[in-house]
Amino acid sequence: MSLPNFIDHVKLYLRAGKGGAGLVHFMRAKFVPKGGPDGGDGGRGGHIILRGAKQRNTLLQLKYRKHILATNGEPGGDSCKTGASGKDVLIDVPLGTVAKRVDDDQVVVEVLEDKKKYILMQGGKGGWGNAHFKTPTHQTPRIAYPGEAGMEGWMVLELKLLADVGLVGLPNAGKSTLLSVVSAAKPRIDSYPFTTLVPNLGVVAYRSDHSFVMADIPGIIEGAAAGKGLGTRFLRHIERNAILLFMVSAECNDIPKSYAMLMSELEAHNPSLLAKPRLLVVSKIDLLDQTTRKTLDLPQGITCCPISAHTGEGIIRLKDLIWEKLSV
Ligand SMILES: Nc1nc2c(ncn2[C@@H]2O[C@H](COP(=O)(O)OP(=O)(O)OP(=O)(O)O)[C@@H](O)[C@H]2O)c(=O)[nH]1
Ligand SMILES: [Mg+2]
Repeated sequence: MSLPNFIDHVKLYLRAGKGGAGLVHFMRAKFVPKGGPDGGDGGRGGHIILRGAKQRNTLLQLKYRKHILATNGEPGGDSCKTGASGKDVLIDVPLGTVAKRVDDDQVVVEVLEDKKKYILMQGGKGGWGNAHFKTPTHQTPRIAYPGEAGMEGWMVLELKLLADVGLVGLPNAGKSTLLSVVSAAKPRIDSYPFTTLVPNLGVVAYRSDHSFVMADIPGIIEGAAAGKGLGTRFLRHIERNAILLFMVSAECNDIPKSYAMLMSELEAHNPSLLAKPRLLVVSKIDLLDQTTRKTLDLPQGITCCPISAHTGEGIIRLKDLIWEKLSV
């Protein structure tokens, strides 16, 4: 299966720069026989910085960069000159990127704002030059400190897309079709299962001056949490969604059963997903005649919204229901 350029997990070895060493030096100038210490401090090592970039939606550019190293700070100079700092490495990543240390699985940084810089690995401080050590009783210090080491280690960067609404359904339920009619997104749509292999995001305009972001993720089948189909790895992209939109096709013989299956796969993946507000969308309602529609067996305890992405039926009500839940 050739996956498009969507990469949501990369492992990298990162090393910030070492601080430059401080200098031991004494002023030498004509007519100043005993110039004092003037060794400057070393420069700071380069940081490794993540920067939020809202136009990006993949970590692809990092897939083949296994090691990222920032440069070291320069040593201090004479005349108390501080060495140049190492060059920072700036890595532009999509909003929703989480950096975790591999050692202990600790989240170090979570990139949420566009253009904001987050220091991931701090460069080492430059060492003091001997000018720093001069005291009234010690006029000729011959010591300077070496620069400190920069932070280094293995990190995993994971992308969790930021969307307000996440679509969860069996393959072929019509998730991508819904996204394509409510937003400008152009996801692939087809009559075979697993048309969608990577998440798609779309901005849904609501009542002229509002909008929300909808994420269409690959279909979930029974056993997905145990690895069937495309598994549940894409469910990580709905972990941050405010609302989950479950989708079951009206053609399905047992809607409550399909809904229960989706719920149990989500629960097996991450039980906290069930705490999110949710709606059940019954798609492709155009395929049913009026009598069958009236006798449709729907699950209890969840707001159900029949829609047809083909005729547009129910779409406005669905947007209203979503907005109502988002505005709570
Ligand atoms: N009649 C009818 N067909 C629909 C409707 N919505 C989607 N379909 C059809 O259902 C099929 C599957 O649609 P997709 O949008 O690709 O389904 P999906 O849920 O994204 O599927 P995966 O990406 O495989 O998980 C396509 O042939 C669509 O044309 C609808 O409202 N009415
Ligand atoms: Mg799809």
